[in-house]
Amino acid sequence: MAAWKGIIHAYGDRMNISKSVAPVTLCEGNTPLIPLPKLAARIAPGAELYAKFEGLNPTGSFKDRGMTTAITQSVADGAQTVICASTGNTAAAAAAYAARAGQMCVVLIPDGKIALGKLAGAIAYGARVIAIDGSFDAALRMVREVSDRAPIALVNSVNPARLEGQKTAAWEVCEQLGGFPDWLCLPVGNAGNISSYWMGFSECPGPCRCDVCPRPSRKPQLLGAQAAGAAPLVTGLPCPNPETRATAIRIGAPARAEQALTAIRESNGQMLAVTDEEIFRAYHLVAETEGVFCEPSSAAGLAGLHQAVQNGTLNPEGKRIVCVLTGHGLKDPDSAVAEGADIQKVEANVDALLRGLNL
Ligand code: AN7
Repeated sequence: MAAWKGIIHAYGDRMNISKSVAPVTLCEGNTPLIPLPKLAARIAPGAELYAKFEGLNPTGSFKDRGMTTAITQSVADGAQTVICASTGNTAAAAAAYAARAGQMCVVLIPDGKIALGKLAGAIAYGARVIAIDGSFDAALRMVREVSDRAPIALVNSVNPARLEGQKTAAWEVCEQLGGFPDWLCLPVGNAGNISSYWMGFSECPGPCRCDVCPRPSRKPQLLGAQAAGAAPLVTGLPCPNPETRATAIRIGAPARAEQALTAIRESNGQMLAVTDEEIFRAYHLVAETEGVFCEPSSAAGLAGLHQAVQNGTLNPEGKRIVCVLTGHGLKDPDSAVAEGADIQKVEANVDALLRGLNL
């Protein structure tokens, strides 16, 4: 098998980005689609359930797909500095790809509200990290204005080049399954990812060269899950003070709101709100039953699926269902250790250990 060289190499001819410069890539994409049979039995009986484990991208989240294209485009445009607002993962991805491109990277984060592994990444990759006393939404407003007033490229998902890369995940899912899934479930924050999946599915089959999709066939129904404390797309109301322990999706004014709601409508899908309790239950369950460790926000899609099955709006029987696990669990070590940490202390000898184990 030929070496994997990243998504621009694999799919660039179907991306609306500049081809005038060499791709800035970390060989992102090509992430596994992992069967979750035991979890299916618990939350979606009768379904063929899979995780698209995007936490296995080079910086540990799905953001790498959109960042290889956004940074490549910014290099083609001559940008020497890039900027983004972030709940963490975008910051780490932007910092890594900017480092590779030899650009300066500025990231604005909500002070105290980003997970440790994401901050560690942004710092390690050499970004200028700026914490503001405000939410992601305030940070996004600031960087939009800064990129208007200074020669700095904005690499949040309001930048269309981000979606050009992100949509490749939909094509990978089709290739890996040998056709469309029936449902695709994922967390929704700024709504770039759900918009991108719908772009990808809508452009496939047709320009798709996977040659496996039954054509014509029905595109997947999308299930978007927002955190209950940050769910403007569910309530239809402004959310000036988003709150959730799933900090990646602590976003009250999604930039791609309209596009996301169109995707839900066109796919005959659903957008729903999941409580932190539901999110964390799913987060533990997928790790403990299937050995797949994602970050809390990533489990929102699983929690949403569970909720929809329970309330009868999604019949899992005989369905192929893909949940996108957007980020790796190691991004947020504090959540892992704080939640359900059960560390037993024993004296440093074998008798004490055997007694402690009750064997
Ligand atoms: C793990 O990094 O918005 O709906 O600034 O990190 O496309 O925003 C992260 C979002 C889901 C939501 N899962 O995706 C950021 C940022 C994880 C995330 C989302 C994010 P979008």
